[in-house]
Amino acid sequence: MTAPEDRARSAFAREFGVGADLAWASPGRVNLIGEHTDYNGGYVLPFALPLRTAVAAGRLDRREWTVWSEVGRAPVTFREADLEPGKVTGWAGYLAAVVWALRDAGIDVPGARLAVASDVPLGSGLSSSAALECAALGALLDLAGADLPLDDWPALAQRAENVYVGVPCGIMDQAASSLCHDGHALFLDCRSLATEQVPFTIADEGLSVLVVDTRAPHRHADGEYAARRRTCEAAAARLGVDLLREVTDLGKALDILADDEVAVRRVRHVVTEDQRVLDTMALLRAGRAADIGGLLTASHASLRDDYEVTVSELDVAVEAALAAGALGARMTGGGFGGCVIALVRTESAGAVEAAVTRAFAEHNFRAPAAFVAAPSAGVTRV
Ligand code: GAF
Repeated sequence: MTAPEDRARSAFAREFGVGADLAWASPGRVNLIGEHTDYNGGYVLPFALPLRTAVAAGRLDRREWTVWSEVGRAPVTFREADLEPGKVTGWAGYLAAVVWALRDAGIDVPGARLAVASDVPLGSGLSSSAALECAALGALLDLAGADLPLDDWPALAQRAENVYVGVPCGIMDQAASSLCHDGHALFLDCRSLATEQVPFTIADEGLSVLVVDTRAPHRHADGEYAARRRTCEAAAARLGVDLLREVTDLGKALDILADDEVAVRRVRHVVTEDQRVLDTMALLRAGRAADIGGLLTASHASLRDDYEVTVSELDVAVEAALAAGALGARMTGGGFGGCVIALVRTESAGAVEAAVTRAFAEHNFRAPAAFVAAPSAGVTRV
């Protein structure tokens, strides 16, 4: 298959009759561990996938933006009057959102034509939205000749999605898409936004991360995600902290919340998940990647039982992977469908994939799709 940047450039030339001035590409991600912690100011540990979204761009001398994508296949034009949160919807809304966020940050974005091509599957929880936002951000900044430090990209892209598109996501996906390095996972403190690039060259140790896309349709994902956020925020307020990250005594916190059984479970997940990220980091820093499996599996159990964001396909995939010898497995991303990751000995990746496929057939689920993911680079000019 042709690289997305080549497809984006060809589509640009075909749709607009001229060559693109430039192109940028940005990756999807999986999250190794640290789920539903970002909006609680906690820790996350994603790595970028080799799958990327590319945006080819050309400058226009009038203030309008005409965008084309492999998804929509018909061009969409928006103008300055459309740069009001929510005005442009669907896939083009993510591009209008980035233009809006840049201009809102005082960056004079010129009119432009953009063509988008992507290898990141949509709706699989691999962060196709952040990949699109960050690739568009790179292309538009480049066209504007503006210099925005890379560290400021995640918050700007997150603001585009939160305010313009109206999705209340945290900052993990945009941070992964822009800041990840090849061969590394990204340890991010979502309160201070401090980062550490953690070498994750597990192939050298005979290990692989198998990504299994359950292809389960996302069910109630948006409403349930927003509800989880609200519960966490209300619990933090009751506990007298700004963010659940600041809870230091879990037992005491759960006593205070004892009359609210849902809040107890949500808080228990968030606080224990933060600790699991720190424990994973300690093992990775000690060169013990093969030992993180138990933490991944414990994360899944907590997301299933306490945070209640798994669905049967995710649980069955994790159980089948573990039964087939995976060292650890968990859902990755927001949940309610999407993907599972399994840490496996490289030679058993095929057997684990086959076991999950068999289990899905037994449950009459759609056949899953699986691939081994190498930690890859973040956003780049292509
Ligand atoms: C989704 C969100 F976009 C992220 O910000 C994060 O909260 C994740 O779900 C759960 O960890 O991917």
